[in-house]
Amino acid sequence: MSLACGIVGLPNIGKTSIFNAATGSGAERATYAFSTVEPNLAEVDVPDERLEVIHRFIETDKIVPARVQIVDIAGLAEGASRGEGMGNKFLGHIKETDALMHVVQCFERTDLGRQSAVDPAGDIEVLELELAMADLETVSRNVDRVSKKARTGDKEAVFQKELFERAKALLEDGVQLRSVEWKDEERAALKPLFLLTIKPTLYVANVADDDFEGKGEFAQAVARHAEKVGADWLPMCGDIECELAGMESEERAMFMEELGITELALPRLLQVTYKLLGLQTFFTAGEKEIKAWTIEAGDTAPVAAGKIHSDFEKGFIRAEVYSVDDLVEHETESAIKAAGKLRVEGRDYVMQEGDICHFLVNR
Ligand SMILES: Nc1nc2c(ncn2[C@@H]2O[C@H](COP(=O)(O)OP(=O)(O)OP(=O)(O)O)[C@@H](O)[C@H]2O)c(=O)[nH]1
Ligand SMILES: [Mg+2]
Repeated sequence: MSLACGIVGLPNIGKTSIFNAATGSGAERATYAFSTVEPNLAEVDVPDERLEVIHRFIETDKIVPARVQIVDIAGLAEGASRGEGMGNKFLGHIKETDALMHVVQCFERTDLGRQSAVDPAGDIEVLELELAMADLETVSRNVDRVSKKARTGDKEAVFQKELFERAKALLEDGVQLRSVEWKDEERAALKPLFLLTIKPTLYVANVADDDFEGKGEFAQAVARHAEKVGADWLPMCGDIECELAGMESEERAMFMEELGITELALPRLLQVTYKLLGLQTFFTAGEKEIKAWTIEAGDTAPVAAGKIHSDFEKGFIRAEVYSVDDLVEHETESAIKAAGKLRVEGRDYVMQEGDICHFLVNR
């Protein structure tokens, strides 16, 4: 599963800094607004300590973490939907992402970037209104598209027209479509429209370097907003993490100690994104590779096997499963087996977070 996240936010508030921090790339950042024009794209490894833990006990040629694609686009200014700033045409670059990271400025700045006071809640509102306006355009176009067919009495078209009109009315009120409880068939009918406000969203409070934990007034405003809409948020200092990402590990460790940072935000950022999307990880571990795989929470063993090779889902016979903890306790697979901890699971087995698996399949 290739998972993709889009970064959105107002201009010049640290989106590219956070992109660089997350991806270890050196995309251009600047003190002026609209420095990003062409989107920045990168695939990042999802950091997962468990891979190293497994490697302590199982020799292997390579370690293969899960990957996430991150897309950083131009800032969205107030009025973008009416053509202000760069307009909103570049939103097309993130329409097919699975989730959004909404970066919010929570640091005061002394340079000329913005004159106005820091206002996280106001900024979120401005940005989300622009996203809603972009969706409104899409939905209106689709109402027109299905209207003619709906007039002929075509059942599907009638359903779509009513649904799109409902979405349109909500968007006109500035409602983010993710806050609506859609039925499965409604969600499915909205999916091909690639709407932005329906995507799960994580708020990233881009904090100053004296508020890594996000306890300050600005970050807390983001926290309150996130709580109100039932979303996750996390604090991150884009500037510092961007610099840290470019350092060698020794230098980084020293720098982090000096600053009193115990962990980087990136692993947490990706973990929260996994949770947000209802994803989980399982591992395969052998002498060729130790690999992390991404599945949806609730997936059964044959579905998991199908990630490795599409034929494996159909040919699934059974899975042998143990946990990372079992491995730490017993140290080898044969010892796990001897201790009766190697579970043999069938087609109906629902995968658990962190399972290590061997699949037996008919080829
Ligand atoms: N003080 C402070 N400055 C930051 C922080 N994050 C980013 N900046 C500064 O904000 C400016 C803009 O950073 P970028 O990462 O280019 O911002 P952007 O949102 O990608 O900008 P556009 O692509 O132009 O919309 C740079 O001068 C950064 O150094 C932060 O956490 N604290
Ligand atoms: Mg940028």
